Amino acid sequence: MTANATSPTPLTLLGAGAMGSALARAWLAAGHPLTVWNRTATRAQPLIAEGATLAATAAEAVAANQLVVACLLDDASVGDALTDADLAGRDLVNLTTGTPGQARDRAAWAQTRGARFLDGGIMATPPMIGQAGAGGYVFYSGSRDLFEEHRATLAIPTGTNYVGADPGFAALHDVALLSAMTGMFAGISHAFALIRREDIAPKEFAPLLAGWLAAMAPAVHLTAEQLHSGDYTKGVVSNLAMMVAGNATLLRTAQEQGVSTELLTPYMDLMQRRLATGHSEEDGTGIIDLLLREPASFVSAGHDPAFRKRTS
Ligand code: FVH
Repeated sequence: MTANATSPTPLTLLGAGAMGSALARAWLAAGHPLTVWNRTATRAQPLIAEGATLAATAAEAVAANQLVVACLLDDASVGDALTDADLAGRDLVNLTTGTPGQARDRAAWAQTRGARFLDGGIMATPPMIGQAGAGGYVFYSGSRDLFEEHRATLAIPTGTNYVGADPGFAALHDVALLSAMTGMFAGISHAFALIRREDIAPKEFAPLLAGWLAAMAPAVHLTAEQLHSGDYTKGVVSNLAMMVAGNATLLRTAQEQGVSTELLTPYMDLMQRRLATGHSEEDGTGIIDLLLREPASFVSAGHDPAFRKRTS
């Protein structure tokens, strides 16, 4: 059954962890009949008090509804949970964080068991779920028809962003954003370490740091434009030669402040390598090419004509 104006789609949720519980509450609040299973049943009890139906086993939970959403710790827990479940005729939506490869394998696995499959990558924290305007969303990939069929139900907890038929693409988008975030957090750690021993209030420094990061964030659009055109010197405002020279100041400041440079040097080494091969008029975009270890596999998955041209 799919959602319509009069009867919210009933669904099953596997996983009542922090994220699973937040999702469950959003569906319950919107009037969706919800069957919940959690490996540790006591953890699902608050949801039962709020109107969900508890299933004793994952197999029982899967049997209860056509639409089955999994939000478990990792890909292995999805396999563990669904070992004995009959997935034939079910629509499995996996919101468990995993790799693109795991998502593709899980899609093939679901198909052999007779289920349709969508993978999802959640770009939200539990408090953002069910909060319109919080900015959260889920990347979805896999069958477009399946996504459209369940779109209204899937959009209840947070926003949706369908990124393609390849079931690995949701995880790839998810992990790409999380990886960028990791680099940003590394920079934040280094910046706070630099001021840590000084008479500078972290609370006064924080808005300066946040403002600077926000001001720099639009640089991603220039990188995309350069990748698209294949011209890495296009629109450059701070070139590599200048930035590499400036790195000496960053490293020396860390030394003066008694701060380890271990978060900075891997990136700086790549900048140096790119400069050493004669790319002084670029900015950092050429470093992306240095990171691509197996060009052949990237070419086959690539969708940017400019990228294909550069690597052929
Ligand atoms: N919480 C967050 O901020 C992030 C936001 C972005 C997306 N992630 C991903 O969401 C998945 C679930 O995360 P979670 O926050 O609900 O995680 P936990 O609270 O730790 O709950 C984990 C659930 O997984 C169950 N589980 C663990 N191992 C197994 C297993 N072998 N078989 C069956 N179930 C398993 C666990 O059950 P229990 O420990 O309560 O018995 C919880 O239901 C996750 O992929 C995040 O990366 C969250």
